[in-house]
Amino acid sequence: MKSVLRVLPLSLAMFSLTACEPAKAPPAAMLPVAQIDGIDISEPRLRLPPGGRDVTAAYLTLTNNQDVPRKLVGAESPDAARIELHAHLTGADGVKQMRQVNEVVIPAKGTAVLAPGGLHLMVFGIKPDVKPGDQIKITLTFDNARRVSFPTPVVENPSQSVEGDKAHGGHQH
Ligand SMILES: [Cu+2]
Repeated sequence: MKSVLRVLPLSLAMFSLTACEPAKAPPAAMLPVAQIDGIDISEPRLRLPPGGRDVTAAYLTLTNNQDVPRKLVGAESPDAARIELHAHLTGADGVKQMRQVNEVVIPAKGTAVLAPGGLHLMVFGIKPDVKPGDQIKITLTFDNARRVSFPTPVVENPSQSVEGDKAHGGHQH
């Protein structure tokens, strides 16, 4: 009797998994959330600001399907005061520091990956009380003056810090 009780819920769980997720579907994370002029935007996420702060970083992947390079030149959100494009660059002293940059190049037939420790969107003055699962609207502007908007989910912040906390020298507020 005991073994029957243990086996039954497991097989039910396996059945519902199979029914809901066809094997041929690509992983949801890789699907573009938005597209404009041959540029795919995928995996947008915004790190939950560490306790009490209103500054955090957002990340995403830009894939350029065109034969010409494209540049990301700006970002904004109705849910934040300001968004800057940031990079971690190695200074003359050999120390990596966070710096604001004017543009992020997406190579022809290539990608620009905005990820922890590298390129990122620095979000200032984010609205209070955001929590994981919330969606923040972000609008990107490219060098051809085209703009695209998409929802960016708020995710847990494993580091409990903000990009640049370990390299304050380059942070210009
Ligand atoms: Cu930054």
